[in-house]
Amino acid sequence: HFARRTLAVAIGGLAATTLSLQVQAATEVTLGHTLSDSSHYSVGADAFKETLERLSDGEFTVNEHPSGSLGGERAMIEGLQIGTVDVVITSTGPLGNFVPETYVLDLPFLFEDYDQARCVLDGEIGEELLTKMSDHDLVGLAWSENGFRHMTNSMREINTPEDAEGLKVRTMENRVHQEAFRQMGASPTPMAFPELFTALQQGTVDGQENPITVIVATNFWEVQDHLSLTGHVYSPAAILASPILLDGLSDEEREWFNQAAQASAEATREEVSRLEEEGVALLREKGMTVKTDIDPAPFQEAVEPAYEIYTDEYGSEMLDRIRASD
Ligand code: EAX
Repeated sequence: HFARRTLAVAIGGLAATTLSLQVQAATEVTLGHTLSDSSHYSVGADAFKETLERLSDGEFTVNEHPSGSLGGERAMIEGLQIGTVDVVITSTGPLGNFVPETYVLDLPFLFEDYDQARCVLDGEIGEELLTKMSDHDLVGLAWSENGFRHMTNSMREINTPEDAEGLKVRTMENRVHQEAFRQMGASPTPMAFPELFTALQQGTVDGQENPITVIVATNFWEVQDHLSLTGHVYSPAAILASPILLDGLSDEEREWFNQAAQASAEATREEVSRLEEEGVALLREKGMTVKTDIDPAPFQEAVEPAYEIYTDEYGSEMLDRIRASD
């Protein structure tokens, strides 16, 4: 009798040990983003998953949730703060609402080209901004990329800011962007990305603005006829993590997350570059009219007051440093 009970206890103990090993063996990491599974964000998400799972030798497994299935970017950032989401690839659109220091990156016509933007984000300024995230219950892992944003609409060709007058344009939930479109004479309507396709389809808004990458990945040609390459603002993407997960990790484990984010950013930027080369032809094939020879000067002049919204509140130190970097 005694022997049988001992055996039962021993087996019970063994089962408990196996169970706890299993739990440790598979820490599941929930990764979300708003774009489709064919997008440049998904290319980056795949690279993140591959790198983290390889470096950690299976200690972490990554579950990808594309297409806004975890909500819009603002909702996912909130999810990071409360620990319902672990990693998010997001534009800086709604990020300024959480980390105001990042608003500077959303100023129109700030970056000249991809080289300059990537260089600033990979340098001291980018590092400083990533560090700032931890003052706001977020962990900044790396700067990835969305791309230079352009305008699309279903009404008319846009060549000058006057052509945008009166258009209802969906913007991201970002004060700097809203002000820029107001200055152009458009009527800005902030909205979370997952609602955008339907809003365009139903005519709630006439147009929107996004990089070629996003226009391609979201089949916007189905609901938008005209694309003008205004390139009015560079749109970075941030790879963010939840402090609730990251704070509990060892230095070595955190380093795996950093490296996974680096690999993700690299893969995404490569895909952005590829789509910058091939995207316009593809969109024309799909039936969009694409205006490539837009003069940026009148747009630049029109949106200038948006800078005051930023400098009035945050000064011009960061802005001057970025401008000095080209
Ligand atoms: O980050 O909201 C947007 O227009 C963003 O560019 C998109 O969600 C990708």
